[in-house]
Amino acid sequence: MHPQLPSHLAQGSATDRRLNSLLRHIDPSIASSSLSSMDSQISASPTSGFHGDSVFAHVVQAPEDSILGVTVAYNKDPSPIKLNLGVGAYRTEEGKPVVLNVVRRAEQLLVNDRSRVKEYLPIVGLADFNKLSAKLIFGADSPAIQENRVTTVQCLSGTGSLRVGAEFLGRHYHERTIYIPQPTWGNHPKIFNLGGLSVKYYRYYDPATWGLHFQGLLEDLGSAPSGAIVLLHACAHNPTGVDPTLEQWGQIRQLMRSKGLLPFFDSAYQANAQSVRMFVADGGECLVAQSYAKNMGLYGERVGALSIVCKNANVASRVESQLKLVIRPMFSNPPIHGASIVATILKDRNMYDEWTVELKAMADRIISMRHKLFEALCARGTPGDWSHIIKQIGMFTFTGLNSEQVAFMTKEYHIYMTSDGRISMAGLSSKTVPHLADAIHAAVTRVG
Ligand code: PLA
Repeated sequence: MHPQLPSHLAQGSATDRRLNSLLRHIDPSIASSSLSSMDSQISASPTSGFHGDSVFAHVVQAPEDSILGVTVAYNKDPSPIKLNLGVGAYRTEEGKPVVLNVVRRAEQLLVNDRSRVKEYLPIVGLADFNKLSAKLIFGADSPAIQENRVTTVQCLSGTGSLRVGAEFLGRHYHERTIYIPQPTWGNHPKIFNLGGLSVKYYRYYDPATWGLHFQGLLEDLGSAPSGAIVLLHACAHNPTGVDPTLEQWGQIRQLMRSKGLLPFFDSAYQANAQSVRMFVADGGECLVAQSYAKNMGLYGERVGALSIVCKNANVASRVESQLKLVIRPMFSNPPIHGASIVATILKDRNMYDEWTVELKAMADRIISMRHKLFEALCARGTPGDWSHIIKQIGMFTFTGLNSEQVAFMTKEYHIYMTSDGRISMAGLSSKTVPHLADAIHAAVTRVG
């Protein structure tokens, strides 16, 4: 009799027999009398780890994420004047997060519709959402859509769309090198490495001019191996806020197509999609990762889409079948709620219009913050030319402050931002501009 089993089990009771038969069902190798011997295998021994050191004792503390870690540090700071300009998340003039009115309306409609259920979506996600997302980025009259040569799959926001695209390319594309801009969003190299691609950089930003390093970009892409993948920010480049002009986009397109380089667009801040449409219009192939985090304020709902534009409908359908094989073991199928919100808004003319009005209000507030910060620095006579603050576009200003100056601003002024000197203009308000301007002034004049 086993000392650790209750006597009725150890004596071969009905319960014991049922457990034994269940175990045999799970693992046929288990003999009928094995319950008590099994028990001795799973009971604690001095070396089994239950009482000794953790089996994970060797695991080292990982550093915080360079962007999301800023919020972690911010949350720990008890100072009442603290300001989080790290993550690119929109805040109101009162410094509060917002849910768009049109999103609230769509959610209300969804909640009130009793016919809606919580079943699994297909592996590729919500069909309506996918169609509407493709229409939004490529245009309703896009020949690529009409010719059925675009496949769109719903993924977990922009990050998940990039990740699925990376893994698809790693499995099915002949060239394993992806060129990403220098600098770029910090998560890009990690995502593409995980997809099995090797990452190289192309020159993008020139600190001397605060602008695009166009010559360097053309040279680096010009010497890339033919067929290499190239990551392009569709608009509002993160972190620099510097985009090519339309004419420069045209030249980039020509160069890339002439060398057979494969464009992979990251459209995380979609406002206009001219760059993407220019590449699709020439009939060539490309990938596009879309996010609704910023443009609909759906950050935590994780809504996004990956589209792959192919040469013909046949290829597109085979590509989709393989995307399903990437998605199924990764997250099986995507969540239903956020995609339903987006589909509700995009398919209703009124709601669509309401969305664009709210989107414009967010963009306008960010632009007005650029002007206020610029004026505040001019008023303080802060050394240097700060006109890049009003020239850059999107959510971020790439200030040019170095990591020591950033550390100083965090320590002395409780201003939280990424160490590369990027600030999220969307986190700023009229009330906090003077505090930020004081901090920048002090950093520039006191820290080298
Ligand atoms: N691509 C770029 C260029 C981004 O800047 C971001 C988000 C994403 C993709 C991913 O967004 P999503 O997965 O939430 O859709 N960048 C943020 C947040 C806003 C972050 O780092 O996760 C940033 O502060 O840079």
